[in-house]
Amino acid sequence: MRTAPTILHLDMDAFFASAEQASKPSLRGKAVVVGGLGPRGVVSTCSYEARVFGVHSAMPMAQARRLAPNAAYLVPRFGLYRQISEQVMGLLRELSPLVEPLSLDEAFVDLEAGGTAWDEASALLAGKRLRDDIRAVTGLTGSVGLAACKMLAKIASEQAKPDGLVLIEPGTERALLAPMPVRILPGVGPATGDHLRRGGINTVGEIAEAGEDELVRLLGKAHGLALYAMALAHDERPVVAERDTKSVSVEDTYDVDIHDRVRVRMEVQRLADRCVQRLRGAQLSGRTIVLKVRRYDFSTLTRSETLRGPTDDPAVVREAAARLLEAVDTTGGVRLLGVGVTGLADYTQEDLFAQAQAQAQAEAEAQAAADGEPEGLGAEPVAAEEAVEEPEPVVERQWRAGHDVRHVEFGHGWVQGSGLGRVTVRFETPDSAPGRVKTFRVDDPGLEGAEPLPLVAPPVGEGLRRSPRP
Ligand code: TTP
Ligand code: MG
Ligand code: MG
Repeated sequence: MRTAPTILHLDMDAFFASAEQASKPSLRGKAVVVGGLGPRGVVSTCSYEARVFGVHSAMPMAQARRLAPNAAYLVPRFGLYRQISEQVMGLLRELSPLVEPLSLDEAFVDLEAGGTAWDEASALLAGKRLRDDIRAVTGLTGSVGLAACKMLAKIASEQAKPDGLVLIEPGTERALLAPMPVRILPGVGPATGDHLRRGGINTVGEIAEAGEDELVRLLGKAHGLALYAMALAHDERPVVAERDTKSVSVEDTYDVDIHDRVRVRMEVQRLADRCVQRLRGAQLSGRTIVLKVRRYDFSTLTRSETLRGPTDDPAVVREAAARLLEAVDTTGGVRLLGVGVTGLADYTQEDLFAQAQAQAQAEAEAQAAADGEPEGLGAEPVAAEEAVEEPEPVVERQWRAGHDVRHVEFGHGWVQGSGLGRVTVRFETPDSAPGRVKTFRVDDPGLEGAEPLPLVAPPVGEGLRRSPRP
């Protein structure tokens, strides 16, 4: 293991909620909950002000509303979070080529590999500068952990939260870990935690005391040895910039060329299902679906489609593969077919993200359907023929809580709420004072959806707001 604390772990603070507070001056310092707002919605995250009431990620939204009835409840704006994430990851890549993102708001960086730090002082300086730069470029705060291995760097950033930096001095790791609950170690979930507790082991120190043999007896060889090593703060895992697995794919070569188009479609569906099985087996999900076709004359072509978010849903992969096949001429016959998924993401958090996105989408569609219905009993009765002639209800007009709008007269704002044919908008921007609320009819012609504004106005001269380099 290295002797200097040059592995950095960054995790943004209350990421989605902080982005919302930075966008919406009226919400700064307030309880903000972001997530699905439908009947089955769950909390994506909440501001630290809302955590005081016991609200947390993955909690049913209904429970959050009971705990924090006065909080602001907003639907996620994934596009904005992705943009910020790219800015943050860009800053990390300036420190080292070895950046290992774990999710949108979190990554390991090997400072030594980038020549940015080689000892405690230089690591500390790099960590401080990074936090300043993140604030200058994104307007948000992130917490930094520095240590000689990944496990402790991550523990350090957790301790640093919110808005802090913690450096764990090499040599102090074991003493620091000893009193901590076993759950702090990577690979210890609720089940392993219970198992260890029944064996009389509650803290990391007790794992070290129990000894290697006892751990192997309790958890089996692989898991027992790995956990024992972690308890002694032995963690040699390198920071890896690229995943070892870049894609997951399956293909079949056919003894006899397939000419029948229906049969080709069926084969592609089967391959899509097998590919998803592998993907799930590796606990991965991916954004880009690839179709490979080798024709009777050995000409081979690949076609790909990139989705908005990572998926491991067989129906989604099947549909994408089928769409790709539609654009391929197979009249002469097909020798080989393949389906793959690339653009892989962590199954765990990215998957939650994809679920939340799907949920938000479903809710939007439900709302759009509801908006399309006749508006209350007071509406003028319309003759059937006339109704047919009417233009389609404009489905884009979903006024989703927290999303951006623009009004011809009042400018940029965000939807604070809607219902009963009315939409309430708060007019403010990231760099304005807290704004005023106004209410409109949902079909007000002066009101339209808008793109999120950048949280920080781009600097006038390049690098103006960044911390100076020696
Ligand atoms: P986290 O880093 O776990 O949480 P956080 O940034 O909101 O708060 P902190 O790190 O300060 O404790 O997750 C990053 C984002 O990922 C989070 O803002 C929202 C999203 N997310 C979900 O959508 N669902 C989840 O269950 C979790 C844990 C996170
Ligand atoms: Mg975070
Ligand atoms: Mg995180």
